[in-house]
Amino acid sequence: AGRVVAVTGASKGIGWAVAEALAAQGARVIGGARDVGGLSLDGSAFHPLDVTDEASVQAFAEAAVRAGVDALVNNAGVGSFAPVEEITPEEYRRVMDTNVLGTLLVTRALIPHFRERHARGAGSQVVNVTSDVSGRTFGTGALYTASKYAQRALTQALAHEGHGYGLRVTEIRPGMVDTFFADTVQGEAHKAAWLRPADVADAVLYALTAPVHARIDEVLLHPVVQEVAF
Ligand code: NJP
Repeated sequence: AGRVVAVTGASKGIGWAVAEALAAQGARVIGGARDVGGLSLDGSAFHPLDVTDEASVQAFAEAAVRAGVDALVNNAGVGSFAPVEEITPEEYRRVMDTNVLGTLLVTRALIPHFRERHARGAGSQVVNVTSDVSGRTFGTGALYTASKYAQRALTQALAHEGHGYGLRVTEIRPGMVDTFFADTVQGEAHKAAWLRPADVADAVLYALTAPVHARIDEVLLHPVVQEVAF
């Protein structure tokens, strides 16, 4: 309660579950996605946001600052899987622009506000939903995992810099989650044993509700059915 949290990619999947979980705890959510038609949650506001577009990001950040945002959840992201020989420059740009540039633009837009909060003695938080593949890869994963490795590097560099202005940074690294990810449909039978968006939302809330003297650096979580090579 009392927290104001900006969430990108808040219209469905993990982002929507994060928004719902935060609202249920009495936080005010400033949610963004390209299509926010028909979304509503108690005490929350949804704004059209394309994380790849600087002007759109600026308008979203201004709305978040006006609301007194104290935490940002960078969750917006897209999946794309193909062998290296089939990856086009257009698809490269779509995935990297959304997952990497998007995270950079939204974060960068809020840093002046987080610095100002620090000057007033208040801390802030950034939680990046990356992936378990931010540190491992597989065939057909070149483009997507490259974007997630890059997002992890960005997250860790921000954690170093954030020391200087009271910013705690967390990376959430889920395995397979039943969402609309990579043009799939939530609730498909073959995903029945995967993580639920609410499971990932729990991890985000764990980071956001950690005591102020504690920083949750990263959370790695998988469905039991997913075998992983660490
Ligand atoms: O995907 P989905 P998830 N600007 O498709 C939004 C990571 N992850 O919840 O813009 C702003 O259900 C989109 O809204 P819209 C994954 O990499 C997942 O699974 O209207 N928003 C929607 O709200 C990603 O970083 C799995 O289309 C944009 C949301 O993003 C995060 O989890 C595994 C946007 C996507 O909802 C959430 O993905 C894993 C833009 N340009 C990591 N483009 C998994 N599901 O298995 C998209 O390891 N959005």
